[in-house]
Amino acid sequence: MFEKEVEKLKEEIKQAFEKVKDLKELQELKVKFLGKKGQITGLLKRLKELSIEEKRRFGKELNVLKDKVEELLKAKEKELIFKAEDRDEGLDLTLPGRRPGIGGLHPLSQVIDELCEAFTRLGFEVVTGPEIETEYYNFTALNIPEWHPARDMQATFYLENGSILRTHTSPIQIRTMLQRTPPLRIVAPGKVYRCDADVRHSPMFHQIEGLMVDKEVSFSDLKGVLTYFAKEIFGPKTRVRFRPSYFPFTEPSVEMDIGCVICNGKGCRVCSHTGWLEILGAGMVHPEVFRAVNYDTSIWQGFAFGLGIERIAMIKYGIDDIRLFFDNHLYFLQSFR
Ligand code: FA5
Repeated sequence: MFEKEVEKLKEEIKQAFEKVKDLKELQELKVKFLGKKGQITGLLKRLKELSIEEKRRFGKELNVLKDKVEELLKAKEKELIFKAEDRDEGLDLTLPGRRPGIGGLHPLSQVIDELCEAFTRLGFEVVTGPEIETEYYNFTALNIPEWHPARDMQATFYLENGSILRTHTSPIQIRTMLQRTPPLRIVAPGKVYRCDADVRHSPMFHQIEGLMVDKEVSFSDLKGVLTYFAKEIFGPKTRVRFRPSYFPFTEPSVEMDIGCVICNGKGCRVCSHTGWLEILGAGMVHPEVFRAVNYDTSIWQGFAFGLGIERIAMIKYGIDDIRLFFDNHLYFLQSFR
């Protein structure tokens, strides 16, 4: 009778350890066989009911069985932990794969691309120029002689060798006209530098320059091209207005405003309650500039314009601090993906 129970228990232990799937089940087996109320413990307690000879025989057998269960518990535990680690290391082929982080273009690069594409559709070609410039290309050839107060308007970074960091993209007008013969239509995006810093101004920022030279280019062409650009970038309902302004390299000169995209022209904090946002400077190319590049002013006319990329991006995305573009916070950059 006792012998049968021991044999039955041995078989039960064997099957239980074959089936166990995880550490929780293993713990349950430990309680089931070795716990205070466990099956082996129960049989050991009943030894006292047996004869001396049987006590000796089954006592020994039950203790061997107890040791065996303890060994099995240890071995199985190792095996199950190993399997669980395997899964953690990605060897579980049923788990979904880990995707690599996908980058995206910086919001300013996106705006530059968008602007270049809009002007390319009108036949403008994208060109670039150097960020380290000479005073001649940056100022003198653009009708800003050394004594001219306009030099002070663009607080300039000077290098030890007398070169400067360009203060605007306008020197690319000069470089392009010297290299090519008209007619020409170019846009030139790039970094520019001024000693200037607050929530709307950065010492390094981006501009895009535009220049069109041809026979019979008029102020109407300038207005048409810039109105098209504003509607492409800010939406077809965008209103524009042109105000007289001054740049030494254009005559007449204008500034273009768009109807405030935040308040729809009603007046708000962003547009200083005027209903308008200033977005670019422009004008007809000054004859002195054409003379500097040897273009015959009796044949060729042209218009030029220049705008700040950060300003366009800030209006477009409703950003009120220019420094966000350069702080490289991932949460900010990821919102433009
Ligand atoms: C110019 O730089 C002229 N070269 C533009 C031009 C080109 C006029 C061709 C006529 C013909 P201005 O100094 O206003 O103009 O600068 C143009 C734009 O650059 C400004 O409207 C503003 O949006 C941006 N800007 C100027 N300074 C900063 C700065 N420190 N940080 C960020 N944006 C700036």
